[in-house]
Amino acid sequence: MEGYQVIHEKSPAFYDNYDRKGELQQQTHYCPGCGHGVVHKLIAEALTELGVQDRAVLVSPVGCSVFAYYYFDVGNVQVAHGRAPAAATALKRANPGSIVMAYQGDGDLAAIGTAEIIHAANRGENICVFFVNNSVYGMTGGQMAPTTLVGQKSTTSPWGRRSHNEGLPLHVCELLAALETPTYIERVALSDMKNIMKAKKAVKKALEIQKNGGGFSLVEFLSPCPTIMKMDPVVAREWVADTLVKAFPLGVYRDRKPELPVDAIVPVKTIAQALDAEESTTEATIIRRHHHTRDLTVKMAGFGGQGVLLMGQLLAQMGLREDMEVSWLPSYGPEMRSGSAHCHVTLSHDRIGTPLISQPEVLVAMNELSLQKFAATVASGGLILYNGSKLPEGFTAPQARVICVPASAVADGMGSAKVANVVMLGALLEETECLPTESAISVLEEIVKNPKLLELDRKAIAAGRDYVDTKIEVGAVSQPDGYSY
Ligand SMILES: Cc1ncc(C[n+]2csc(CCOP(=O)(O)OP(=O)(O)O)c2C)c(N)n1
Ligand code: SF4
Repeated sequence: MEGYQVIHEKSPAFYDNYDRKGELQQQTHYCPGCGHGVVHKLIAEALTELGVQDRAVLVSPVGCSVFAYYYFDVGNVQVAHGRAPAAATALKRANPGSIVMAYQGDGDLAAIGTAEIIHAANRGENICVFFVNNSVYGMTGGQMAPTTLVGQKSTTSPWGRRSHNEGLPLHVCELLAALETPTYIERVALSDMKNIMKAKKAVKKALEIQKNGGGFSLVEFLSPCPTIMKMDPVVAREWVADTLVKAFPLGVYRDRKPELPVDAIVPVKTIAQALDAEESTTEATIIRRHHHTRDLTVKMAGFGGQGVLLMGQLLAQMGLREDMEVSWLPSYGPEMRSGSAHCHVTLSHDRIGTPLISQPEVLVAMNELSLQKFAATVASGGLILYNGSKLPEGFTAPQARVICVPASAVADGMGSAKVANVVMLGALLEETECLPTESAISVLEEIVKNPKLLELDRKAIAAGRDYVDTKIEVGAVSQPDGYSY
């Protein structure tokens, strides 16, 4: 604006608009005066100043900051309660060049997540942990946290915390500083501008340490929660300064120079190197990799006992044979037999971001329940293979082609109901042409040791392929081209 100089701008590390309802897109979901907003700002500014936004990953917790991914324009992963340090470990190890931050409240880090934080710190993971200690469980309405002060009332300590009954408050910085491995641990307070500036320096330092491969850092923020404390925001800040700081002394609890950068101590090996296997980077392999193979996402579902998970494993193994990237993600209830079971399989020529498939290109439904449950999730233009001779009455899936393959009946006819899954696999391979038949046979040859069973499986694959080739029946009404629309 003419005549004015803008000196406060939203950090580029935040999205321009937040993924919230229209009128709320410029504001966060935090209560007025909440410390989370301040910590977000400090992290965003530090990411920009260090030029690491493009490779930063934020691991959001369960707690009031569960929606941190609404705001930060970085890689975002939201994890189960207390598990941020474990997820951050995996992210960092898989992508050593990334800058990984675990963001946690005191309930999240110091109660349900006690084990994760201690072990991540003890391993000296090259990650940053930002720990917001507001002395209560904010999100769930103010239960006692491990950091609740002696005498402080909460919904679960209505008479005030008693040391003889609930123990004394847990001092996380002091606890972790007793370990040898961590590099940097500091406690700061969001009580006033001077302390907020100190907090900013601490955030930047922690990120800088990680950037230089320096190891584990944790910054604890003593933070106001005006809503749960039933205080005016200004009073809540004063309470942090006058009361919380007295119980949790501020300061640097660990600041050491690691002898060597973490990345230099642990050489990063490829899986092939670690297994002493040949690297598959020769020209020949690269050419082979793309021969007759196709990227595909598949969901396979049915009853436990129908071999749904095995069918997925076979498909993934076949992809491996062709040097594709593959993933197999199983899911089943506590009761394996007769319960529902499904798995996700991805075949890809590129690295796979997540094994979870929300919109599969292909659904293999081995029973009616799975068909009804998952058909709507199939991507537009996708394919549904249904284990049956006709579709249930009234069933529609307008966005997908639906093919009925009576795999169980075909398998019965071959003398073994058990191979229905392999019949269906044959049908899948024929219809999608995602992998060459030879790889299917060679995987079966390796896995199935019994010659009779192997022969049966070979026949089952062939029967499935043959069925799709010659006898497709689609839906309740057969179409000349075998498809329903
Ligand atoms: C496994 C599991 N247990 C319990 C809960 C309920 N829960 C949600 S948030 C929360 C506490 C969060 O408190 P804190 O980490 O201090 O974060 P704050 O909300 O204060 O920022 C709990 C117990 C849950 N979501 N998942
Ligand atoms: S309840 Fe407390 S911690 Fe949660 S958003 Fe509100 S002020 Fe922040």
